Amino acid sequence: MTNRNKTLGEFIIETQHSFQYSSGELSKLIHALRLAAKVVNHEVNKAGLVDILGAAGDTNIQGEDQQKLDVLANEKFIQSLTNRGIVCGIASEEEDHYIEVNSQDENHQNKYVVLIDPLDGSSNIDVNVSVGTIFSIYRRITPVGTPVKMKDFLQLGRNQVAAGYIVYGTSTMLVYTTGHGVNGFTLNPAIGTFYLSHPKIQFPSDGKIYSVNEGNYIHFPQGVKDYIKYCQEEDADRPYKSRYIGSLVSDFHRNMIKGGIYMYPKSSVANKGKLRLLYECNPMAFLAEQAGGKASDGESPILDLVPTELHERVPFFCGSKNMVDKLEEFVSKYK
Ligand code: P6P
Repeated sequence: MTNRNKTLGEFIIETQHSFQYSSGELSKLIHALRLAAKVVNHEVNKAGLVDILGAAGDTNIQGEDQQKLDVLANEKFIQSLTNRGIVCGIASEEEDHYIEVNSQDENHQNKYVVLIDPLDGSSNIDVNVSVGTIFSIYRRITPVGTPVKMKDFLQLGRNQVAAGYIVYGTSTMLVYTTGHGVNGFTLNPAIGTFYLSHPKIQFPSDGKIYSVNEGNYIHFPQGVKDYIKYCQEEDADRPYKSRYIGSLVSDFHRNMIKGGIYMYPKSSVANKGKLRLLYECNPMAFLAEQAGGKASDGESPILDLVPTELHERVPFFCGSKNMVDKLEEFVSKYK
């Protein structure tokens, strides 16, 4: 047999025994995400060619202009997850409230809730920079047979049963974890198949890349300012490189492979930071920890933060463990 990489489908079959719940359920979840990823990938790749660029004219709950691809991606992921008869509720950055899925589940027998950022970094689309989809999956905690409730979504990040992202970059990759390590699959667009290209991804414990929007430097807390100056100092392993794409998934993906830290601090103009806890920080934190990295709000692990609102924002520092430890050391001086 030729020594070709495993397909995503083969990988799921091979590893579904390790999924703590019914193996078939995991397969359905990942297959739904895989289908939507291929559809969105096709649209993202041709965005420059058809009239799908530019704002859709609406704004989402975050008050951000909704790019048409945001709206399309949101629809595709919701449709694909709804049609599989596995999900009882969906929350999305593009939806003010969560969606109760009962079209296929009138008896409320489905056991999973999915939270998504359908197209993160979408403001980059018009300038041909990578964007991504982020997803976070939980088992419902309210009784099966009853309608899904907000508490099913407001769970600790540590309760996630799966999480991952699709990065629509120079190649399209699906990277996910079910709590047994992180694996990356690259799409062969010619045949629409994802192949295992990055097995057991590990965050290097150290790195030489820091990712932050330095345009906000004057607004950052002093501890963060001091850490950024530390990154820029002349020393044996510094100055570090500054790399910031403006697309969380792309910055995270590069840093997970090469080593580095991504920072979106709180500031005097955004007192909770910008990134959303439930469908950006928690899934990325789950991946980071599963890959041996670290994710914190500057003081506490992201996965231990108790959610109170669907779209709440938190400060976010994520990446190589020793780099996040050092950041926390600087922040702790000003507690
Ligand atoms: P800023 C995209 O809107 C996003 O949520 C992340 O993908 C990205 O890292 C960040 O915001 C960019 O925000 O304020 O630096 O433009």
